[in-house]
Amino acid sequence: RILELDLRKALANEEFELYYQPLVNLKTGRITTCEALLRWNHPVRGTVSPVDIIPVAEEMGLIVDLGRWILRKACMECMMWPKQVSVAVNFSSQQFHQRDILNEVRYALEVSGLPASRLEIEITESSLLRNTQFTHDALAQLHGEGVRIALDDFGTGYSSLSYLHTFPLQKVKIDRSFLEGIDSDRPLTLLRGVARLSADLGMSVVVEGIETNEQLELISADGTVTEAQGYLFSRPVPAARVRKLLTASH
Ligand code: G
Ligand code: G
Ligand code: NA
Ligand code: MN
Repeated sequence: RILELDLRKALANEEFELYYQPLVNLKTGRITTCEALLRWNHPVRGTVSPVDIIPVAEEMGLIVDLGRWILRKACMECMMWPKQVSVAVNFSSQQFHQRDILNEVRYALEVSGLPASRLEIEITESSLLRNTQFTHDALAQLHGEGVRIALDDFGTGYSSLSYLHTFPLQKVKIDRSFLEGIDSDRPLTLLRGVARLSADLGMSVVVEGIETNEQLELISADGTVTEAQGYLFSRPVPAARVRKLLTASH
């Protein structure tokens, strides 16, 4: 496939770029973290979404190289920001399940000089479904390094509440689908329930996909949710615009 050939060249030619979307602390109103989101500036197709890139990269066996590029780039860019916020990096299941994941992370921190406490790794539930012992050990070792692990898109896929206490996770990102129809009573009950449970288990809680002030007020009301993310605060922006976001927020 053409996309496959292009993908290999793209990595060599630096056609990839990271955009960043902030997470905002609800108590302080300040940005705590910027999530790196992959973009591919394809010479002919224009911007290609990670939804189309990641599965192909996994199939091709290119995910390790691509993932390494993303992780190092994100750590290096975070080091250049004017405030000591964290950077969040998405790991696909295959990337997370590579044998030397711990060394990949250590090396990225070492070459960038970024303190481990400023790196957050986002994994999805699908990463927790396979090879449970490896997963558990890898998460524990990463946490031991001082890195935080966030469970992304929680509530989609094969959600199981038991994941939340089986694995060492520090953060839960509640998927934006929980906000659908939030003005009718029921969905809010569900979101609050999941948020409270996560908080009671000692995790910080993020709600994704906040687009309106009404949604922000509703999720802020009981103090359970720690951070929020969504277009209301900012869309994903190119790296060059992060500085401005941070200066405005701090
Ligand atoms: O911002 P956006 O439309 O690009 O993201 C679409 C999806 O792609 C999201 O589910 C997001 O988690 C995923 N994604 C974005 N960047 C990366 C990345 O660098 N690595 C992986 N594995 N997934 C990513
Ligand atoms: O799976 P992950 O949560 O990493 O996906 C991030 C995706 O969600 C990106 O495509 C990003 O552009 C998108 N996104 C971020 N904030 C919002 C929002 O407020 N509304 C909608 N509809 N999408 C959002
Ligand atoms: Na994510
Ligand atoms: Mn998410």
